[in-house]
Amino acid sequence: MPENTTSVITLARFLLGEERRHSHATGAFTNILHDIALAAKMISREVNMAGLVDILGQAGSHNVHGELVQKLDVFANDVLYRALDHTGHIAVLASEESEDPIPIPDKFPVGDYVVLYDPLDGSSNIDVNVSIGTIFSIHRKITHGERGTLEDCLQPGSRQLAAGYVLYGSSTMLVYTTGTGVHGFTLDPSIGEFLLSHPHMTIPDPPTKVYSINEAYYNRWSPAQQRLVQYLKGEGGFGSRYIGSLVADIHRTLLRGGLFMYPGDRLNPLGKLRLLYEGAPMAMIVEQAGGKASDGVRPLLEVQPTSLHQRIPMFLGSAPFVELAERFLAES
Ligand code: AHM
Ligand code: MG
Repeated sequence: MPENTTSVITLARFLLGEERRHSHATGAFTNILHDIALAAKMISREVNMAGLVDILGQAGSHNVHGELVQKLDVFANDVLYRALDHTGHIAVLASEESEDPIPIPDKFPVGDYVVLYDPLDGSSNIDVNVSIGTIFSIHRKITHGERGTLEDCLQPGSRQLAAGYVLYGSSTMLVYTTGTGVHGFTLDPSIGEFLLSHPHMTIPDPPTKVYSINEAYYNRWSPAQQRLVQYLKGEGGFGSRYIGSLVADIHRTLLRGGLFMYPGDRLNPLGKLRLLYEGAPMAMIVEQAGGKASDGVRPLLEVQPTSLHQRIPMFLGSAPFVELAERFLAES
């Protein structure tokens, strides 16, 4: 055998290995991650076909099979729901696309877990072939009724059992954590399997000095936020990278290090990104990779949600850079 061969580990095998390390595991949790991965493969297939929409049919029209062609974000939302609703593992679902919690239909059994997801984040990037992603967050049900409620969805990020994202980029990757490190899997489309490609991901130290923010909002920022960015690009010696697609920006930050920011501003005091579907899951991943996540003042994972779609300012990335941002923001 050549010396440099590495084992091929599928996501399914990896999840089983993780499950065996927990003596109380029932397999439900492994199944949920497996179902999300299945949905991700179906979304990935459609995302890869997006450029052919003009040739094969447009949203609202019919495809060659006579089926209605859906917009990709509607399709992704649907696929995730249909992968999770009937399994008997879920108490309630919540999606960035739906105003209220999504109940499990009466005809299906329910379980103990709550899954919140942003089915296709950054979907305005689809038309220009820029990477997009799916984000998910898993909690345990805390109410005592059989079916989950809004209260089960409104838990702080620190109580997440797992969080992850799928990046539909030059390859499709699934990155997740269950609170014992972060692991990344790359989809091999020829065999339809996610293969372990990035075990134990940690933000590099020393990190690359890069900040990531939409600087077009500069005039709307607080003076402290303006001073922070002035410092980073001046004396701080930072470079700048901003894709405008959260999953891609966070993925780069995990692999290279840096500081991702989506602050509040004069028009949008809490910024744009949502606590439950974007902030909390990304914060858990970044912290599990050795980084830090803040809303500018306090750890993002400690923020108690009060509504399903509430927004939150985000400062995520290499710990010293997030601390630097907090110091600047503390000075009014
Ligand atoms: P969406 O949920 O409408 O897709 O918007 C979320 C996206 C994120 O992926 C990204 O970080 C952000 O919007 C970019 O916003 P902006 O264009 O204001 O910089
Ligand atoms: Mg989104």
